[in-house]
Amino acid sequence: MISFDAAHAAVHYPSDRRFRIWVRPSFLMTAIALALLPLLAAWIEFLVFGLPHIPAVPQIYPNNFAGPHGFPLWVRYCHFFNFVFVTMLIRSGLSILVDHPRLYFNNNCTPGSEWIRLTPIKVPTDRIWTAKDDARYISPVVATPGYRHTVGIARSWHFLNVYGFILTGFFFVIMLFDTEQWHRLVPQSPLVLLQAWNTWVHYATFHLPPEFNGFYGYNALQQIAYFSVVFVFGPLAILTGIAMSPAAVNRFPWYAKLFGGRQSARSIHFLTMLGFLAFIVVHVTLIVMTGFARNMNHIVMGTDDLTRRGMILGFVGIGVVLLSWVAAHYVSWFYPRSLQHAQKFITYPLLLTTLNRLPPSEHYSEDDISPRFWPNGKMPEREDWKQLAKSGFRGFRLKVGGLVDHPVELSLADIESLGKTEHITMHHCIQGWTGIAKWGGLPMKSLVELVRPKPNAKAVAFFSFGGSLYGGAYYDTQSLENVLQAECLLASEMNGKPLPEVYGAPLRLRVENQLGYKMVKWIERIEFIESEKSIGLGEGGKNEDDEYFDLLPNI
Ligand SMILES: Nc1nc2c(c(=O)[nH]1)N[C@H]1C(S)=C(S)[C@@H](COP(=O)(O)O)O[C@H]1N2
Ligand SMILES: [Mo]
Repeated sequence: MISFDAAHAAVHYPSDRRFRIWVRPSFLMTAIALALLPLLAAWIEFLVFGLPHIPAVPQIYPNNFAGPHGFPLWVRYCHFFNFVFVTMLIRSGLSILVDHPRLYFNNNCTPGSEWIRLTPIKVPTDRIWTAKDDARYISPVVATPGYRHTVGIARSWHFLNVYGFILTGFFFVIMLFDTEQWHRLVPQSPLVLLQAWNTWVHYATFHLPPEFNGFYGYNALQQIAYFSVVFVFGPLAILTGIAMSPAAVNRFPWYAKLFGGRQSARSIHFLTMLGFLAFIVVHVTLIVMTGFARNMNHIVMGTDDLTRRGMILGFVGIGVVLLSWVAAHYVSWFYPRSLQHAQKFITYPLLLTTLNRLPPSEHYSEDDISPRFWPNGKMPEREDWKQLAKSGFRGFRLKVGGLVDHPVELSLADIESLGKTEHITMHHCIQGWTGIAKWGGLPMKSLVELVRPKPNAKAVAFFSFGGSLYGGAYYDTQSLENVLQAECLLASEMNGKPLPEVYGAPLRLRVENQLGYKMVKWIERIEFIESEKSIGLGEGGKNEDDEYFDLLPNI
């Protein structure tokens, strides 16, 4: 095992590991009613009219049947890899979820407005309660990598697997329509709906309908279920995933609105996951109940017989997947840096050509401003900051230097005299919450013009008075290009008032195409540098160094 120091141990093995699910009663009642309604209707139909008629399935002989015969190799491979990717997506997604264990249908994330909470804790109002304080422990048995505050690693797994999931999905759908296999999945007559209902009445009243041999076709309900998983759940998961990207949402707010907003997209992403889970449970149960050995031969071997080969090989396949979960834990704990870099290797080129090119634009009004904005990060404990805070930062001088022709030291008044702009934007924390606020301050562009970076200055480092989770000052870096374009502010005001201490006084960064951890609070000095590699551990920031956060913060 790895041995941790006290600070790491407190994060990874917190003493409070309670887990509780609370669902808003009105939401719970609605969900139960929606689930019970079709059940009730099925029973009424059964008790009053008897079981509805489902046409008998004709005996199929391989040579008297026109549709697709069995499952070609590509179907079986797609099925297996999809199982690998979806389960890893669920496992890593759960880890990400508990880093902010509340789901909302509003963009403000005001405590108490959530519809579901996976924590026993009510947000205290008598003291500062940061989003980090609110993150919960989750067991590595159900989540990858599990434990607490490993959202960076969980995201690496989530994104690495999402590429696999999307590629498998594309390949599957293309092949589906390139062959006659699509006949299986796509309902081709409205009568299918009626038949699906009749099938449901059978299942709901504990009757097994006459079973089609799955080798040649599916019953109507099965067809609709499979169709929904491939053509509804899959795309919905992908589209709501994109709707959580700060770069995408702050460039195209309408896109998040398609799903009812940024947090509603997160909720739908979660509900889609529940849909996948429910499907998996029912799917597996029915495979076991309706001729396990034969079904496993269909799925694994592509044959239609009663041998045990499919079953045995199927269990081997499931074993391999379980082992891959264990291996993922091993990599997460012993090679997190390689994992972080692997993700960067794949994601970086994609991001540079897509999300990183989206300049943020403003689409919010004063009315949208969140009544309460989650605070995050560790307040500075340094004496000099505390003294400065007492005097309203009158003695504060921002040092701007490094690879510049004209290094400066600026008071808050100097900074104000250089210019000020305001914008109302949505803040996205990597943990999952958002908030809308109005920020005012000096555009970084003006500061850059003042200090005149040398030609070899390609990045800008922001150092904080505040510390970090495991010790050392908090810092982060930006490419020079991004501070010039991404509505980047050296903010000294929040919602029209001087920046409150908790939110980063005297100065904090705003970069609207990125995640919150890039926006250093309590800024002490700024340095222009050649590359982020020369500072800290060289990963681009304190969270990237210590918590393996994404090296690319646009998603
Ligand atoms: N100095 C410092 N700056 C920081 C952090 C921190 O821990 N220390 N946390 C970051 C994170 S993770 C987020 S989400 C935002 C939170 O800003 P807020 O407190 O205004 O919500 O600050 C960022 N800036
Ligand atoms: Mo954050």
